[in-house]
Amino acid sequence: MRRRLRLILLALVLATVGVSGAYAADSTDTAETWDVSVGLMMNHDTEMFSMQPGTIYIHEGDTVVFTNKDVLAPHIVTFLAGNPRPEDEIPVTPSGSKWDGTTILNSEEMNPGGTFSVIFTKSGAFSFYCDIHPSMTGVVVVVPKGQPIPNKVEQAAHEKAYLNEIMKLTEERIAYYTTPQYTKDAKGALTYKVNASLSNSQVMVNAFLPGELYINAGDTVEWTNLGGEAHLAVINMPKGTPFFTENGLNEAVAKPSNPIYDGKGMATTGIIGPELYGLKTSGSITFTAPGTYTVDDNLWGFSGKIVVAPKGATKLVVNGKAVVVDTVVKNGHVFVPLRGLGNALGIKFAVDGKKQVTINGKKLVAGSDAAPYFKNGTAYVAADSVAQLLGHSYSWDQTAKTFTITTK
Ligand SMILES: [Cu+2]
Repeated sequence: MRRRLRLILLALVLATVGVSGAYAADSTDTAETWDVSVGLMMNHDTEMFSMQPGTIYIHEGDTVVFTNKDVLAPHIVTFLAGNPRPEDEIPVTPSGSKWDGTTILNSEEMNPGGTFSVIFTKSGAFSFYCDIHPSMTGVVVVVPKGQPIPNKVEQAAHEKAYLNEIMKLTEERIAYYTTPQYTKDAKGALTYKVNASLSNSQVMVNAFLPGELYINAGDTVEWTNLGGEAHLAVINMPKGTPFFTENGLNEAVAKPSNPIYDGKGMATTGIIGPELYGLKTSGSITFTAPGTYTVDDNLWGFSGKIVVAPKGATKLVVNGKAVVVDTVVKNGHVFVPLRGLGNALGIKFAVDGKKQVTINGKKLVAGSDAAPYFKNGTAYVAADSVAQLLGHSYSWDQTAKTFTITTK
């Protein structure tokens, strides 16, 4: 009996020695410092609304430094430790405090770049969240000294794989919403849909999607915000217009105005969303005058563009951008000036003395219904014949009267 106990003890000792041998870097007495980013900019448009890493493994005595890696949003780090959230403001814990996981621990509001550090003294799994954006959550797993945890390289690699996956999904969503979508009313007018940001509980894309739309006079654009932050779409806000006043938001900007817009003065959807606060989530503007309009979300600092063609005009779009050129529909083809199309596609083009059109050095050969023609010295080419020659994909939308080329 005693001998068996001794063997078990020996086995335990050996196991412990073995462990400290294999994970030498993690089981020394030296306390380590670990980083958690609270929010994270992935690129110009896309920010993570999450804790990175979502789960971090550390040892008792180690320090975690939480850093707000956003550019705009403030964040808070709160550990409730199983306690109910106080109804009022949660008392602030000084940065650098030691914490045993039993009491409420709460950072002050951290602006971008701000940090909050905690020394974890007792083992356990401790959940935390952002008290401003409660969907941002994470866990700190504190392991007794000498017990193995994944090392920093392993934890960073795991996190990187996770972020890559999120970015892949996000890019797919952006591509989906970049394709113009519209509905048609009984009178034939179209209402185009634009997302004012894309977001889910983890990632937010600060952009209008699509970023640019080519529409006809009489058409409407509807901006929708299904995210968790307030947005708006403003056109032509006079310089120096205050966004915030003593009484809060400037109503001239925050309330809808000029829903039927003739291009004069300011038009705004007013604040749209978030639904969370009972706000309407979309706003519309009908454009009656041809022109190019910049649309701003002044709250978040991103912009989009609406290009308005005359009523009934056929439109040319290359890679999502409006190409404002004369268009002629003839023999079932959309003819456009060679120069305008060539510049939009970034190709070399020429017309020789025999009126033969060449593109990137290749002769443009087209059937008689699509043959180039000349009017007032301008060469017109069928947009589909050029796209075919270059191997680009193209489509014709009869309802929207839009010819779209997407370069390969
Ligand atoms: Cu937050």
